[in-house]
Amino acid sequence: MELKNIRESITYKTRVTVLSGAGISAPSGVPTFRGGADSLWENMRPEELATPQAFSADPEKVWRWYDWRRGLLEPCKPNAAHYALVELENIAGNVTIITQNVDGLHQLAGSTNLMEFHGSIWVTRCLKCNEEKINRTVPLPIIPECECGGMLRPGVVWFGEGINPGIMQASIEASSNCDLFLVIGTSGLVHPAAGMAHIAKDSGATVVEFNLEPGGVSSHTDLFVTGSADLTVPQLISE
Ligand code: BJW
Ligand code: ZN
Repeated sequence: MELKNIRESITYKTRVTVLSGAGISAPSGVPTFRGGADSLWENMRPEELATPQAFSADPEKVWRWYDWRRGLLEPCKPNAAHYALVELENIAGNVTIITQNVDGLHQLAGSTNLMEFHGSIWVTRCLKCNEEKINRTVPLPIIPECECGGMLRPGVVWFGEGINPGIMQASIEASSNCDLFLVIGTSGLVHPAAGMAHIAKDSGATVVEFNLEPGGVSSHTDLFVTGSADLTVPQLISE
C-alpha cells in the first residue's frame, strides 16, 4: 500500500480520525519533547517539570518553563501539515483531530472538530476557584494570580493526571469508529493518547503514520510515511 492508494480511496463518506503530536508543529519552529538537541527535555527530566508534584514543590520554576515556552510559541504559525488537515475536511466529510499538542496551531489553521487531549498552554486554571480562562499574555507575571486571589496553573495535563473524561470518551469513540486513522508526529510513548492508535487498528481502521522515524505505535500501522510532516501530510490531498 502506498500513500497514493490512500489518497485515491478518500471520499466524502470516509471517516478520518487524526492523532497528532509535537512533530506536526516542529516545522513551525515548536520544539519537540523527546530527542534532538532542541527538544524541551534534552537537559531536564519530565518528572521535574510536567507533574503536579513538581508544581507543588516549586511553582515558580514550573511557571518559568511554561512562560518561556509561551514566548517561543507566540510567533509560531501553522505549517502545510496543519493546513492539509483543514483541507481534508472538504474531501472527507467527517474529520476528527485528537491533538496531544498544547500549542493551539490546529485551531489557528482552522480545523473545526478538534480535541486538545493534553489541554492548552494558552489556558490557565485557578487552584482556588477552578475557573479556566484563555490567557495569551506573554510574558506572564510569575506566579500569575486569579482575580479571586488564588494561584493559577497551566491548563495542561501533567503526568499522573487524568484526561478530561468527556475528551477521553469522545476520543475513544472517534478512534473506534473511523475508516482511516492518521498518526502524525508523535513518539507514541505517552498513554493513554498512544492507545488511540491501537483502538483504531483493533477496530479495523487503516492506520497511516507520518514521522521521521518509527516510534511506539509503528507496529500497529498499515503504512509508514517517512519524512517531515509539512512535506508528507499534504500528499494525502494532492500529488
Ligand atoms: C516529526 C518531525 C517532523 C519530529 N515531521 N515528525 C500505560 C503504559 C505506561 C505508562 C502509562 C500508561 N498509562 C499511563 C501511563 C503513565 C503516563 C505515561 O504515558 N508515561 C509514559 C511516558 C511511560 N501517562 C500519564 O501520566 C497520563 N495520565 C494518566 O494516565 O492518568 C491516569 C489517571 C487516570 C485517572 C485519574 C488519574 C490519573 C497523562 C499524560 C500527560 C502527558 N503530558 C505531556 C505534557 C503536556 C503539557 C506540556 O506541554 O507541558 O504531554 S508530556 C508530553 O508528551 C506532552 C505531549 O503531548 C506528550 C507526547 O509527546 P509527543 O507529542 O509524542 O512528542 P515527542 O517529543 O515525544 O515526539 C515527537 C515526535 O515527532 C517524534 O516521534 C519525532 O520523530 C517526530 N518528529 N519532527 C514528523 N518534522
Ligand atoms: Zn480563582
